[in-house]
Amino acid sequence: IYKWHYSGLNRWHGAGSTADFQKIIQERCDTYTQTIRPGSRSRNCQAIRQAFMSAFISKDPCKATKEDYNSLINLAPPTVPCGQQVFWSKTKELAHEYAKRRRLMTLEDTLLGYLADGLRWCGEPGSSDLNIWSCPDWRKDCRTNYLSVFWEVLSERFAESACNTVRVVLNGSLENAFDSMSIFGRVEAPNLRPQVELEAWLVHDTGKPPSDSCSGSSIRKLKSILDGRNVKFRCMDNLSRDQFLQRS
Ligand code: N1C
Repeated sequence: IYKWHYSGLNRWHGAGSTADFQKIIQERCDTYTQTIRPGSRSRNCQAIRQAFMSAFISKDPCKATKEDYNSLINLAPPTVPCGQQVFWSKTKELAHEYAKRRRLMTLEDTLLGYLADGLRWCGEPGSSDLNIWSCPDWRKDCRTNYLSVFWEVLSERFAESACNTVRVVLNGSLENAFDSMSIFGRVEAPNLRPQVELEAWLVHDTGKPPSDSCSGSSIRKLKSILDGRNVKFRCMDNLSRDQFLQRS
């Protein structure tokens, strides 16, 4: 029992791979390329599914590298038209609603972000299957797991491609609306190119007072990261969810 627990498929502390992962990837890819963005360059969904699987299948689930995802990302780089990007942190649902209303794009509106959204995956050395029992947890097992590295490298490429004015939706009901350990804080903000302008929107829960503002220490920290890269910054605060969706 001891040995099985620590060497078997159940040894990681995170939930296992999503059931039917391959099938979901293939179906989402077909839907995206045929229905959601039929105008986008025709993409080969079978090749994309295969590149996704090859990135992590049969590999140590704690030894993911950015390079493992190179062929996958090269098949479908997460780039969007200039000035249409929306970043978010702790505001996923709101940011998606905002992007939809304004015809802007979050990472989940690009093919790879759309394919992977909400899914989990990891493999196992010596096996050609996904581990459906458990996958490494970021805190308890390892940071270099395939799920975390995927979002990091995809987010990095998404941020690097930003141009003109882009926006980030932050949660003004948190004490620190900007979290320097989040993917937005660690990966996206530090990879914006010089001359890009970032507009931050601090949005709080309707009916409650905000907990952070543009003059608070977390936003000053964001400003200093951007100053160091010559990224222009504007900040809007004290907006409730409804005000934000209506007037912004
Ligand atoms: O860590 P976060 O948010 O700051 O990451 C959000 C940021 C967005 O701007 C996206 O472009 O990074 C990108 N991104 C995703 O698009 C995404 N979809 C799903 C980052 N993470 C994403 N996920 C998963 O949610 C992933 O597992 C990651 O760890 C969380 C991000 O949660 P967060 O802290 O709210």
